[in-house]
Amino acid sequence: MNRPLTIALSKGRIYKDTLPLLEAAGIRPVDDPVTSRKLILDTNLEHVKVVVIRATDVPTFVERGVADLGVAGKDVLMEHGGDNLYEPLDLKIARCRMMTAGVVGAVEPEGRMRIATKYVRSAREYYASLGEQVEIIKLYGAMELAPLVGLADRIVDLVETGNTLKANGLEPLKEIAKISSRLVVNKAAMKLKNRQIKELIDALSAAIKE
Ligand code: PRT
Ligand code: MG
Repeated sequence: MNRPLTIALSKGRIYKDTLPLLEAAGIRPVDDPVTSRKLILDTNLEHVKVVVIRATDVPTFVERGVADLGVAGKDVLMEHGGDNLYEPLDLKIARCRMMTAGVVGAVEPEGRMRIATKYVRSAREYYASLGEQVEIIKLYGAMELAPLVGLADRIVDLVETGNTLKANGLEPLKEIAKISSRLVVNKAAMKLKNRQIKELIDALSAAIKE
């Protein structure tokens, strides 16, 4: 028996990079989330659906079982906390690094550094691991601006090519973590739909490119 299976993905690079892996596992969404406004996509398999949501919402959907599986960046999982999810596979897609960055050539300020980031938890844990007392300033975007306007001394952000930092007169400093996207699975679904999910994990696993 094929039980219904729901997979949570986010638009953008995760969707684009997950598609060939799903294809290798025999799953092809019928609609394209870029051109369609649908949030629930049918696939070629009647019992498999894909929901398209914000990247940061994927762990919540999977944890609460409204999606059985999902694909989320390690950055998102680090912020969310992964205790209530299984993380069986590193899909090795959407790779980048979480880094600290600052104005090119800027010296460390005296006293407490101000760190602007949307990765509050990761930044706090990183500086705590160094024994440094810092002030974390939560932003939702355009982190690069913060050191330029004097809002912060450093940022913690994702770096891929480094072009965004460079274009804003910033330089990467320390690597906090290597980031890639992970397959996450709801804990109850792993038991109840074990055969199907295991088959999917095996097929995805065989399709992962180093
Ligand atoms: O839609 P919304 O923007 O809210 O969601 P999102 O930004 O989380 O989605 P998306 O698709 O941009 O990112 C999804 C996931 O891709 C992230 O959670 C990461 O795990 C992963 N990823 C990989 C990246 C990057 N590379 C990346 N370069 N996410 C973001 N960036 C941004 C970065 O924040 C910075 O602004 O790209 C810029 C830096 O790129 P370079 O090449 O200039 O260094
Ligand atoms: Mg984005």
